[in-house]
Amino acid sequence: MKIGIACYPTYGGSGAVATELGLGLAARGHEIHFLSYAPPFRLSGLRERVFFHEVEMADYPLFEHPPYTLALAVAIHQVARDRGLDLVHVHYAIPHAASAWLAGQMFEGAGRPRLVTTLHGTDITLIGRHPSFRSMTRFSILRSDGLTAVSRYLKRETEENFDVSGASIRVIPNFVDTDRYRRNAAPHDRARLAPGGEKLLIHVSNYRAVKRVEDVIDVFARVTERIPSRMIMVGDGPDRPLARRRAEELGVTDRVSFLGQHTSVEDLLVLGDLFLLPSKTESFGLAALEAMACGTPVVASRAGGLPELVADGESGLLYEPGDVEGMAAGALGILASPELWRRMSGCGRRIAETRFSAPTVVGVYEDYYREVLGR
Ligand code: GMT
Repeated sequence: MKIGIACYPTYGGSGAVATELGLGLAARGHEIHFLSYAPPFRLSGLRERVFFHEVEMADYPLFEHPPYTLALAVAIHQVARDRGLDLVHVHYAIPHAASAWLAGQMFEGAGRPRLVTTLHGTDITLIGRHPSFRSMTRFSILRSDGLTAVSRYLKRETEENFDVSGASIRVIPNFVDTDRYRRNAAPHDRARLAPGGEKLLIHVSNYRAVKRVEDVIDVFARVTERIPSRMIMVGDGPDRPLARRRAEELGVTDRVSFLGQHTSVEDLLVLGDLFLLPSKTESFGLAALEAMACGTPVVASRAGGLPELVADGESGLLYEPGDVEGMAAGALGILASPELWRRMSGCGRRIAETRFSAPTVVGVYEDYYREVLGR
């Protein structure tokens, strides 16, 4: 198949999933055309059958906000026409699904590629239902030829909030490359981050309000009072200053490292003794799955789709969002018991391998494309 993939290039789960999926499909012999305003952050090096098309936007003094939605529609139309795409798969509904639908309308005769939209999270739970987008989100859902959600939770949220009874939503979970994400921690790397042999807690996110990054610091401060430990904060985003300030307020700055954005986050996850994800909500929580694949137990919120992947009490512990006391007590319990840690580490790895491995889920998408194309 010849497949176009539109996604955000920035650090975040939807762009990561879109890229890993495209690369997985290319490895299976499909021709993949990524479209975005910059190369997706996990797309590096040259790969056979993989192309990147930068969406060009003309600068014009009248545009205070350049119309990216239209520029993307034009790019999708051109690539679909010139390369004979069978299907365009967009990740995150806004604005990608609307652009791809517009591109489809530009085909006057035959040749319109089918449109598959994957709903990822706040395109449904937050920004997608804001009055300025809501009717367009619903329209995009109804006009997609295929529609997937990354968790049962997100499918339910879509059905309950968008009056889309005509749409059939397939749940296809996110996935992880269990060959790349695996525990093989090099001791010298660990010694650099925890020179005194402290426990290492890790958080990875894009530091938006929904991630509750101050809770990460609150939990860590309680843990480090009892067990010598260090906090590794990976990623960047608007609330990073809040997390820094909280660390100052609680007097733990000397034990918290803000490492910024990393392309190979697996190198850090494998070093972790614990992964913290106290989000207000997560439609899936890809970073938690990647931590589990690396054998790192997860302490997270019992929110959104997280309970669909983190087995509470087995591969980690879940608490109500905001319950920093509970999360800290749970974290201390895991860190203090090598036996419990080993059990949770092994269980997380098994869940990643058996239910969320890249070859399995990429195959599910491949079958779904065939179904949408009627082949
Ligand atoms: O939904 C967002 O705001 C962004 C998106 C992203 O690109 O990181 O995150 C969502 O999609 C990820 C990939 O499917 C999921 O792992 C995240 O849980 C989800 N974020 C939220 O639901 C807050």
